[in-house]
Amino acid sequence: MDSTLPSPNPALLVPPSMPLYDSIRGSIFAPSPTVLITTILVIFLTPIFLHFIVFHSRSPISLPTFLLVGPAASGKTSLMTSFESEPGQPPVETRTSQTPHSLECFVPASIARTSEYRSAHDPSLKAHKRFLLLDTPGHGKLRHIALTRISSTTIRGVIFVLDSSLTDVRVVAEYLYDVLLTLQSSATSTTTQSKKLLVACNKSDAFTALPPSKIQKLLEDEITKMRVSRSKGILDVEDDGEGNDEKEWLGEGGEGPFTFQSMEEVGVEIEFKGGSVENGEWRNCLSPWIGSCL
Ligand SMILES: Nc1nc2c(ncn2[C@@H]2O[C@H](COP(=O)(O)OP(=O)(O)O)[C@@H](O)[C@H]2O)c(=O)[nH]1
Ligand SMILES: [Mg+2]
Repeated sequence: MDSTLPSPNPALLVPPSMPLYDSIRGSIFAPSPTVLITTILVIFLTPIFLHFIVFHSRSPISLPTFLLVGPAASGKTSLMTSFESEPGQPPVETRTSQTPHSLECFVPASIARTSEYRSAHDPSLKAHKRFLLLDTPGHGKLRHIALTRISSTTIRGVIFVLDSSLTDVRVVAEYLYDVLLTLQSSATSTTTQSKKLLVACNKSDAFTALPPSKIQKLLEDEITKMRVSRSKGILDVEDDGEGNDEKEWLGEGGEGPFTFQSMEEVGVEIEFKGGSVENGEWRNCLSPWIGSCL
């Protein structure tokens, strides 16, 4: 009796999927030139493509901008140039705007509102946030330049610079009234974010300088008077019964004294700060506020 078993057919031992496995293994370890070139191109071109997308969106035109407004000789240009050279900050390399009155500045990224939830060890916090300071002419006949810019989408905040001696409260209040009215109408037309205004009470080093709280009160009183007289004027001229006066009324409807606090109800956040360009105080004083707007 033959005890040896018949040898199995080798073709039956190979799993049916073996050719597919072999071809995959073959293409991984010995790829065709086309696959090789395509892979190399994807590896090298993807970072370049991503870099282009990320940095293209950071073109100078879309830099967040802060508008410097206020009466003539209040110190707007001086305040802007005080941001130019400061120890510990990177040097200002470029003037990106077409207009001669803008300056590219930096604040530490750690103070920006968008960095609020980052870890303290996040290396991105060591970087700087760029923004533009845009100076505007304070002369009465040229104020429309500033007022038309306020509604622009790149404007993150408005800095109203005034002389703390407040020699003519009426002149200051009139300009501030127009600025507030423009901010109010742009805040109500774009309901995304509230508009930010910082009233910079400059020249605090002067002997005649008033404290910011006193300036705030004097301006509120003056604007209260102006609000009544302006609304009366509008009603006399445009009393067509269609409520045109509503557009020009500062703050929420209702009589009574005007307060800067009440502007929050119409989407305008206002802060008062005192300082002096002469004493080099504005960079430290303004940076936290600028950071909160970025
Ligand atoms: N004492 C004092 N003078 C200042 C201060 N800031 C600006 N000035 C002076 O105020 C004048 C008008 O400043 P400028 O920046 O041209 O005002 P602008 O018209 O608002 O741009 C200049 O002579 C400045 O030297 C300050 O903080 N203290
Ligand atoms: Mg100026």
